[in-house]
Amino acid sequence: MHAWPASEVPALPGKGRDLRIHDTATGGPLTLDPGPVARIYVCGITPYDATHMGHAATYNAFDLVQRVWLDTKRQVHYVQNVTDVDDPLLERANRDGQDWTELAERETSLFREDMTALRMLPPQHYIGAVEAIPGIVPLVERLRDAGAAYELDGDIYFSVESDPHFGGVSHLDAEAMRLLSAERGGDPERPGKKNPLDPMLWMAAREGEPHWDGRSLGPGRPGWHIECVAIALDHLGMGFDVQGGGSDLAFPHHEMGASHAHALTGEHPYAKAYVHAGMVALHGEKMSKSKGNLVFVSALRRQGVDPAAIRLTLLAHHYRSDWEWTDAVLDEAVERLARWRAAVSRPDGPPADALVEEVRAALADDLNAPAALRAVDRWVALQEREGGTDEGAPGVVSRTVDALLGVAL
Ligand code: 5CA
Ligand code: ZN
Repeated sequence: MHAWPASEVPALPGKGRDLRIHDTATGGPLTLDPGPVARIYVCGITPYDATHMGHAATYNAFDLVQRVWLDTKRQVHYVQNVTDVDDPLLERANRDGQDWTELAERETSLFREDMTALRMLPPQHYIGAVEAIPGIVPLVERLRDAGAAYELDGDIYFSVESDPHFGGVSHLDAEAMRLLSAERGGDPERPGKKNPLDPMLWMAAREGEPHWDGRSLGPGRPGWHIECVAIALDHLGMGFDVQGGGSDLAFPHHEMGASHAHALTGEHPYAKAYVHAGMVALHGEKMSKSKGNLVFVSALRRQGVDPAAIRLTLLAHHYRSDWEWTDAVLDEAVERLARWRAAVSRPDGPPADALVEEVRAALADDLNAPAALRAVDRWVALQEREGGTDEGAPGVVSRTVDALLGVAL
């Protein structure tokens, strides 16, 4: 699949800082030490209702990760998937009497437009589950032949007991895993499984559902976790720097993905850091497609809200916190954007060298975007109150906000 166009990232004076980030697997901060090419996999959307503010907040977090790396003069190798065939997508298409491929294509296009408007950096490889199937089938065959997977009425399940590291991403107890598995696409109640948590790798063709050639597996379609593993291993390989997603993906999705990859390669770790963004809520409940309590990026854009203001709203919340979308948080961002734009449109201003370092330091410290915004606010307040004579300063501020926060002033 094609991704979306990249906006330019201006180079900043001085030196960027290495990123220290909270890793779910170790439960603490980790200073990442990527090579000259940093590798990141971010789980993409299931395209049946795109793009709500929860999605946008999560992709914003991983966009910041890349901007910090780019500022250290590294290259970034970024891979993202689109879960363009899965139960919830098929259910929605059925419910609305529409073709599931058309639904997926329409929502994926909308997502691309939203990402472009929000100035999110595009992945170099944007891969759909359907196009990944020829790569998924041999992996499932290998897992089965190695004894890490088994058949149940034609479906193939992964055996979580085949991975000695299983549980090492989310560190949940068995009961919590069971509950989350039932809630998030698993089938712990199905009789005949070796372990109730075992996730499906390959689902044998069902009447009236799309299916593909699975060679020795028979016709069917892939499970969710193996989809991301196949794409990540194909384009990044083991031991990549960051596996990203919202906190609802820590279990089962990222736990199972890590286990699939360990069982396939005999290597550990799958990702050096597992990074999870908090959940955005509306009216007190997590924004979710299944509940329908959504605020869409595209709807706000249509109402004439500046995408830069949407982005500033996301940045005003720490990526790991759970927060509530309200009109007030958007209004604050609209006002902040107007003040920032006025301040940088003057020909001179107070010196900005310290500001570059403050924004760098804030982001390098577990992506503390709210602290970065406060640093810019301080420069803007000084500009409004006293002005300054430094001719390059407004340009430096503008480029800093653009390069590190993805906001064009
Ligand atoms: N296709 C899978 C990942 S392989 C999937 O989870 N798709 S999704 O469309 O449901 O979510 C896409 C991304 O947005 C995931 O990282 C998910 O954790 C994140 N996300 C979903 N809802 C919210 C929310 N309310 N707040 C923050 N992030 C969210
Ligand atoms: Zn995924």
